[in-house]
Amino acid sequence: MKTDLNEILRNFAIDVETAPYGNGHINDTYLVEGTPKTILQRINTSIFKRPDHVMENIAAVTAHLRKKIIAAGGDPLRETLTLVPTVDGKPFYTAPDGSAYRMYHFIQNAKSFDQADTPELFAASAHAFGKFQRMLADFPAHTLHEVIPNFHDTGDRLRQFREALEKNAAGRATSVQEEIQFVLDHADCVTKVTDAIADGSIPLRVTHNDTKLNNVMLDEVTREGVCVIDLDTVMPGSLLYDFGDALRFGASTGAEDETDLSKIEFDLTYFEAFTKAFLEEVGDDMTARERELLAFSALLLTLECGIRFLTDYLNGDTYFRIHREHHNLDRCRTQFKLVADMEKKMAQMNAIVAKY
Ligand code: ADP
Ligand code: GN1
Ligand code: MG
Repeated sequence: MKTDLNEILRNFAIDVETAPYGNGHINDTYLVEGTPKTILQRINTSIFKRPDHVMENIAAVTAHLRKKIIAAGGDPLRETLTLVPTVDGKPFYTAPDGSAYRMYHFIQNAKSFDQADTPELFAASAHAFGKFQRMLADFPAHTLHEVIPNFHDTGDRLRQFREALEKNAAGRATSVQEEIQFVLDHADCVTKVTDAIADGSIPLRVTHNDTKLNNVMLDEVTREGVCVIDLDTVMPGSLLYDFGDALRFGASTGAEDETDLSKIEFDLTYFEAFTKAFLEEVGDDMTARERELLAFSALLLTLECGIRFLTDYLNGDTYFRIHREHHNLDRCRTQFKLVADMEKKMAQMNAIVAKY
């Protein structure tokens, strides 16, 4: 059944044109050219089984940010996401077919980037993500729902991969032997961060958990950070998840789905720019173990994402949105190419961390 977006919009008292928007892999995003301009999103409820929990987290986190931004003399309509309630005053609308829709104020005069054209732009995203984490340092983490359990538990991602390999639901396992072997060869490092959380040497904080460059809005003119967006996965986690995931995406010399792997390298200039900026925001508050694992976290989160893409490829593309037949395999390959490159550069990466 095709969803009637106009019917959805009436539940937010809006009656204008909409168009698909953005490049996310999970939700459906639409631009709504009303007054004010807004963003409408259909939450992917096959991934987020409890949209009510997602929205409770987002409402609480954005309320907290709003207070801090106002206290600092900032503009909350620009510097944090602001939910537009439904006509019934609810934070989201549940359509008759069970799908969930939410609406946000449009962040004006800002844009998100799929690739950083300069290290300075990437550093601006590091300041934004670091500041986001600082502003949430006093948020009561225990009140947040764990919307996707074990989201960055790389050991559990490996377990899910082995399960998918065993099932071989799409019959693709024999065609990806090289990638499967890559995962198996890296199996021994996957619990490093979760082990450190378990032994108390790494604290749980309120983290974003999806710190791709295109999840931060930067000012169109100054190119400084304006607002961190895509708050679905804000949950208790490690600072290393936010650091590592940002580098996975932003320090690559090519796109996440580039098919010409000769174009994919891990760029140390971008690594340095991000590390410096991120540590300026949160460095004072880090534990010794967090510092020790900082460079490694870039490798780990990239490996984890590659494992997730490969798992989804084996499962027959049921999780990430794809736009072509072997899209998830292409994505997996760039991640593994980056991991292999980071292995070669790890000594230099650790030296950069030590510098700051
Ligand atoms: P997904 O979960 O699918 O990644 P996002 O929440 O990241 O969805 O939104 C997709 C894109 O839409 C973003 O990269 C950004 O460009 C744009 N976007 C999202 N929310 C807003 C907003 N409030 N104002 C302006 N642009 C937005
Ligand atoms: C998904 O929603 P989006 O496109 O920002 C995914 C992330 C992955 C990313 C890979 C909820 O992020 O975890 O790192 O794709 N989000 C979820 O590009 O699984
Ligand atoms: Mg996104």
